[in-house]
Amino acid sequence: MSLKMYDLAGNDPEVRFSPYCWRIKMALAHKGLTVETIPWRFTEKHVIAFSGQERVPVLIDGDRHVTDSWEIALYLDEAYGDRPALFAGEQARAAGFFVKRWCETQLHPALVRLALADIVQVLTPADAAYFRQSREQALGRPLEDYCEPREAHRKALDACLAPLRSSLKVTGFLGGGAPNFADYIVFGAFQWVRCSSREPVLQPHDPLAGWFERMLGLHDGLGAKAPRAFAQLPLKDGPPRDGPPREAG
Ligand SMILES: N[C@@H](CCC(=O)N[C@@H](CS)C(=O)NCC(=O)O)C(=O)O
Repeated sequence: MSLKMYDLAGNDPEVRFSPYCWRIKMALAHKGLTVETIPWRFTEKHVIAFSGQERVPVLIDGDRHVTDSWEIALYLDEAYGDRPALFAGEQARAAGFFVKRWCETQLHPALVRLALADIVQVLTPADAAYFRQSREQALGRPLEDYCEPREAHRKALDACLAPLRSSLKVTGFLGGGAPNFADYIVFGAFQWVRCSSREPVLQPHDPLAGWFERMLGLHDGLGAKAPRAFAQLPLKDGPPRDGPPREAG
């Protein structure tokens, strides 16, 4: 068994920040599978042309390749069914699909408004030029303008996180008592910002910070060990947003 994965990297090849790739690195560790990650840049589309598309992650498993993080998760559960499941059955898969949709349509856009101007600084010169051109064309304005006014974007993120915050306070993980792929989906979003931005999206008094710390520590601290491109902006102190965690039920 030889697993390889193309993984988005910054100018520093050790800085790996793709939310979709993080989903899969955590999923592979969950299954106890080791993978060789290959640093890949946005402008190296020719390198993954064999996969028939232009995005990472691309997982290579022997003579097979699988693309798209959701498809890769399904593949891993099927191909490695004797190892810990990413989804314990169809119901968990359906709930996970909702989390994927919420994350990509609500959480990612809210995070992007705080992180985009930093992300471009993490990339190789060729990638930075591609990223700025493609994103500014889509957004219709400079990346830096898109990230202002920051306070309004922080408030919008805070509102977006309310259902996640109140849910995790009860269940501990999205998967219940232990993480499943839904946790890795949301983890990927926060780890993206942690690795590629100065923005401290989770304040220490936020109940979500406890969940994220637990996620960072999983699988021998895989997430915690990941190099970050920037030191974080100073954290603000504040009152707890929610009461203490309580038992599920
Ligand atoms: N639906 C895909 C999305 C993957 C994706 O968008 N990956 C980004 C990196 S975070 C990418 O490769 N982008 C290439 C580009 O923007 O040119 C998945 O879940 O894997």
